[in-house]
Amino acid sequence: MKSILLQLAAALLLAACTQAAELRRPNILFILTDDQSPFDFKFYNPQSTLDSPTIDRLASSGMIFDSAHHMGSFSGAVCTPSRHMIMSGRTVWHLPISPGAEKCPPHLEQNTIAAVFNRAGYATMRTCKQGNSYAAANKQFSVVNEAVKRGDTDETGSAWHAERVLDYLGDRKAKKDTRPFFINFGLSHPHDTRDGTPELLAKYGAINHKDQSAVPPTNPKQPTLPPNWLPAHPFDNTDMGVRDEKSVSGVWMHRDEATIRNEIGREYACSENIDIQIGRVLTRLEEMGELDNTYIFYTADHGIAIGRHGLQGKQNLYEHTWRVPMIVKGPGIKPGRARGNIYLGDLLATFCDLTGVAPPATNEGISFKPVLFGDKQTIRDTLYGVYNGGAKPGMRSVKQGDWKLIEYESTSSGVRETQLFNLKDNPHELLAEHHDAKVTAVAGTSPTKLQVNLAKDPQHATKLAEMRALLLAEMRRLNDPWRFTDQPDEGLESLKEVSEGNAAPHEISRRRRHQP
Ligand SMILES: [Ca+2]
Repeated sequence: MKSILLQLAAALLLAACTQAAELRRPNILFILTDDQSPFDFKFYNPQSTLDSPTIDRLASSGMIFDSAHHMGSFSGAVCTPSRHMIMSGRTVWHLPISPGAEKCPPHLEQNTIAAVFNRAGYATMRTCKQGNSYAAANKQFSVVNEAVKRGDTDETGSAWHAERVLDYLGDRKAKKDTRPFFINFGLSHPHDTRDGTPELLAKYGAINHKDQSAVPPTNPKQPTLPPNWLPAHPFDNTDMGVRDEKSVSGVWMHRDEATIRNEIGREYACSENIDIQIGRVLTRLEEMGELDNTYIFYTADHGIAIGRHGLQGKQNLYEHTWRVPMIVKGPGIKPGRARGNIYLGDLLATFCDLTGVAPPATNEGISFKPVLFGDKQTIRDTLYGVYNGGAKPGMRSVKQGDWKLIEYESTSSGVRETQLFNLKDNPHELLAEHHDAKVTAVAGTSPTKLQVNLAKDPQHATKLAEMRALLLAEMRRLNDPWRFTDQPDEGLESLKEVSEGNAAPHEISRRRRHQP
């Protein structure tokens, strides 16, 4: 009898310990916005007039990343590969939709965020925009609410996504669900159409401009032009005809001061609304006693140009677009700034590391937990970026330390351009065109002599050669299926296919897979 009682006591103790351990497992709130430049925020750009008190508080009480990037895209729909990389932790040429798709194992969705966290005993929930994403991975969340919400009311805008999270948290409380949660709180904004609410538009002096034949009114409350604004991009960047460069409602092909200031005002109105919605969710988590046990990640799928360098869209590799905002706050993370490099594709590994969940074998990301906990300055010396949704081979970038190289080539039009920047001296990647008196007069800027493209400067020839070698090494390492014509021809099939015509990436992918 005594031994039965002892066994019962031991079993009860074990159950209590298991439950306590379960309670201690941290939650994750992963906030993902759509098309948001890091330079919109004051903590990246002190000149910004965006009022985002909740996100600013997350930034000041968490870790801010100064060099968080997405790896790029082989399609004009940059969101889609970016979201595949986020969900799977895989590199850009190793995705199920990549031109290198044969390098991706089958059923990858079974090794994406929600599937991994479901298996680890987490409750998983997602709200986000619908489309241009990774549908098979998104379906893995136990609770899914998807809709494109880019309107100017609570029902049609960002409040809808917050309501889905609040409903879910209410339901969790009602059901006394004590499992740790992984919530993917996605927003459809500030992606165009940037229809802000009337109050927030008024605050930023903007209107929901709909008349392509007219210029919107200027207003002193509008944000000023960004320091790297140009009236046009100086050369064909290999995809000037993409939808974002000509068809975005409110901008179209206009790059004049009034249009761009109005559109950035609209972007700020949408971003402040996102800030308000995040505030509502954080307040509820605090009321529920969950906030202190939750890691909060704030980021975007990629940045956006809106007038910078004369561009409007996300189909380029300048910092405003290649970079993303990234803040992480949570237990054990001291407030600070991480200057080192990370990719969005490192998120899955980091989520796993923070929660003690084993990352899937298919993951290629690196956990940046050591940076979050102050044990390391950086996890990556070098970053590689691609955009080739237009002509091929398209654009490539490589970044190491203060130096950044961007290469452009179209084998169909003959475009071949190179840019070399020292980001410490020239953080906004200013070009000779930014020194034009007509530009500086409108933008109110006074660039220094060093703030130009250094690629043709003989003083930097060694650095240029070094960065080009680094780019080639990264292209090889990551299985980039293209090469520039002045790089070694390594017998890649895609090069031959390109010379046959400018095939769309999905066609190349299909043709390659069907070859014996
Ligand atoms: Ca996007």
